[in-house]
Amino acid sequence: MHKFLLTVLGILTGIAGCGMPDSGAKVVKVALVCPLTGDVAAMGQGMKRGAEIAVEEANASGRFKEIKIELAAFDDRADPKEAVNVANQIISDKKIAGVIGHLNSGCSIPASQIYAKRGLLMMTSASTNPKLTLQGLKNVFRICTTDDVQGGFAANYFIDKLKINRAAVIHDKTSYGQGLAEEFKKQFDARSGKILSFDGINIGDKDFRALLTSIKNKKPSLIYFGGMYTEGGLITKQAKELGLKVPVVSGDGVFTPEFIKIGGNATEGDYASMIGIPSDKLPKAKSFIERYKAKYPGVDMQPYDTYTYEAISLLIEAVEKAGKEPAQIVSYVAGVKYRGILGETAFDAKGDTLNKTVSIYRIKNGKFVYCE
Ligand code: ABU
Repeated sequence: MHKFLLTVLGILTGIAGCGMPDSGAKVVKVALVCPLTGDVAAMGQGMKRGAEIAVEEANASGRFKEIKIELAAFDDRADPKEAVNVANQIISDKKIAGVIGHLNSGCSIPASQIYAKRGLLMMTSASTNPKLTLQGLKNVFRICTTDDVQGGFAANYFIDKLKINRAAVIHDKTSYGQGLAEEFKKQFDARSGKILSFDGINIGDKDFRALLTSIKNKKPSLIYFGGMYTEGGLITKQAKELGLKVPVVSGDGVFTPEFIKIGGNATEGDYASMIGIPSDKLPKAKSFIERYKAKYPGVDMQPYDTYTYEAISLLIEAVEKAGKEPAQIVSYVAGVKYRGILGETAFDAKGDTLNKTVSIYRIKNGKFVYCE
């Protein structure tokens, strides 16, 4: 009897070790990596909420008879070194079918080389620095367009639509922030705009008054900022306190209510570009937003929640249609024409989305309002 019980226990333990949950379905994990703690965690937490909805809906859909999709969320703290540590953990877990992430380009670029060692799909829903997909890695995809498109679009908008041609540029020295600022500068220069200054600040800095005082003396018509909402919110607040009452213009890194919370009234009239067209103009995205708000009442949406939902859903479709092996998934995604909540997604040979739409928003009465 004793021996029989031990045998039964041994079988049950063995089954659990093979990833068979109580229901008998085999677990396939989809990984999400982004900052879940630290200065820009608000954006990462939004991505996680988007991912959770995608996984819940897939499991509830009845599409999977023998597998259960599980979300494995990892925190890279927006730190490139931590991103590499986490990527190494991920490639050692053979139940992980693919990775959605990271948020920060400075994390995605080094981590992508780790995922490539296992041929594991990495699809970012938020990292916009072009270098990510210029490394020749076949496992790397991106469903948001890139900063050459975003920076150039903003430069053209201010020159053509607002006839503004004197800009001071600040960036945060990261792959994303500096890269975006350089793309803006390149196009602004090419369109005969005058770049009055180009300065780097440090992530975590809180006092920009000395830099802003020197910028004020140059009499810019706008300040372009390449970086995230944390520093961006303080820059606009301090600029206006110093009497530098020109719009701060930035990219998707500030396209969040957090920017407005940090900058307060000073953000009125500021601008941000964001990837894609407004979600409320896409019927399926609108429906996703309603489901999101029902599940997370009172929670502000962040810029990449819809994109992360889309990326996780696409990865899950790849598991369903092609299998859970890394090579099957990469090959499926490389050739996909995916019709999701953001319209059709397909990728070029580098792994970048063919959808290169960017929009400009202006802050009015404490909210981002679509301009073009
Ligand atoms: N694209 C917005 C911020 C994330 C990044 O690319 O670093």
